Amino acid sequence: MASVIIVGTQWGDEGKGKIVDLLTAYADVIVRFQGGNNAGHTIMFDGHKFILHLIPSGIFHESKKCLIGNGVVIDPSVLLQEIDNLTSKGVSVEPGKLLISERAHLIMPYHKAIDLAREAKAGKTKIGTTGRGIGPCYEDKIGRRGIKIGDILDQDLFRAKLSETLEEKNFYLEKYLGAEALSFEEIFESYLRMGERLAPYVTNVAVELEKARKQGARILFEGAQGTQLDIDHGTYPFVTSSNTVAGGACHGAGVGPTTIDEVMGICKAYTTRVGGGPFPTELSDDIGLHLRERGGEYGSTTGRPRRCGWLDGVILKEAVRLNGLSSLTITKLDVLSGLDPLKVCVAYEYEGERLDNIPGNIKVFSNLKPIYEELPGWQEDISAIKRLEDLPENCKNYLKFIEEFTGVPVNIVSVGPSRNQTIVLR
Ligand code: 2SA
Ligand code: GDP
Ligand code: MG
Repeated sequence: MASVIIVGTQWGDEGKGKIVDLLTAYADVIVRFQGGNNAGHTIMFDGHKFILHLIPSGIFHESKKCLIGNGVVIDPSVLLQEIDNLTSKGVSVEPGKLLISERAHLIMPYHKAIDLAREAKAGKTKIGTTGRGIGPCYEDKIGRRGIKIGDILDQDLFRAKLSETLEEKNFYLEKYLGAEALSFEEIFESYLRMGERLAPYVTNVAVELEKARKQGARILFEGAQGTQLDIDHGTYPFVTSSNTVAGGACHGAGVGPTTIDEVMGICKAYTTRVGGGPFPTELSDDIGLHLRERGGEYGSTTGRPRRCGWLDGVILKEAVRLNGLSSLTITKLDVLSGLDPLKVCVAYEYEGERLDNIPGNIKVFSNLKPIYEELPGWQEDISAIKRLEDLPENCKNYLKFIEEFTGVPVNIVSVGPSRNQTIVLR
């Protein structure tokens, strides 16, 4: 393993956190490159459970560097809480172990207020965001009025930028969204204080990555959310506001594409989605309930129940193409025990026509019918199995089906949330 990008192949929550934590044993540097504290990455080992929102999932391993790249949007209060919480549990999060890009944009209180007020105003047509201010923060970044973490370390620069922006934000909040205006002094003082605490962590992450690479470091790029939530390639507008596909790792961390050796796609053995938007294989019956309850499918950040459905092969093929996947990791295979038969969507039907790719038109995508292939299921509990050959025959056939359908080899199979509930194939 040299430089490996890890991405979600579906609508997020595929178990990326678990796999990144596991692979950190073979890495030196772990980098987050997009998203913010909308992400919830769960890590379980030795009876402990941690949910990380901003800090890379490699943090539990001693002597590994964790980097937050320029493409991440940071809510400094959440980051400080995460640092304090981990530190209080004996996990080292010292400057030097955690490094933050000076160019990462900050989520400001008005971003959160706008996100929440817009969703409330939208009613039925809402996106179902996590309410963390992610979209409004990326809007300001692209609109060239964002505030970067490096800016709050310079009092005069920060004062000028905040006063210029806040006037416009307060007008929009009060006059258009009917929300409360925010106080300049409160934001200014609290962000300056948080900046002082975060200053020792702030650096040029792209330069650090180059240094590490020249010294032969193995680098893991940890994606957040999933391919179908990508701002360009996902089910727009029901997406997040960053590029979740593998290409996002390059601009979100500051490395060139030729430095990447491998792209791993994490795929849940079925499909989930949280928030609004089309979901062709969604199940609103007992099988959907089985998946939610057995899989513990509740948002790791918001606690919202996740929508559940059969595995969608069309989406997987799309993920192979958009990310250039070199391997697939199948997670939560244990959750399928007891379901028979299993279904996998292999194409869609729209007005009598077969579609093998996702249509760009959201109205079409919302109104098509999945075409399923049925596969025999298995009854056995597989959560303690350690070797591929010990899996039930039908379980092995399910994995083989995924490999043949996508044309990508399965490298790891996860059969439970803990580190040791993992079968490594290659
Ligand atoms: P946002 O807040 O602007 O990024 O929301 C836009 C859409 O992106 C979805 N989204 C997610 N989907 C799955 N998991 C995410 N992280 C949390 C988790 C979600 C939670 O790990 O469970 O706790 O609810 C995540 N983050 C963003 C979101 O649902 C919208 O559809
Ligand atoms: P991420 O956002 O991709 O890191 O995924 P989340 O942490 O939001 O959601 C995945 C959930 O599934 C978490 O609760 C994990 O602890 C859990 N999980 C991960 N892998 C497995 C697995 O193989 N089996 C089961 N049963 N749970 C798993
Ligand atoms: Mg998650």
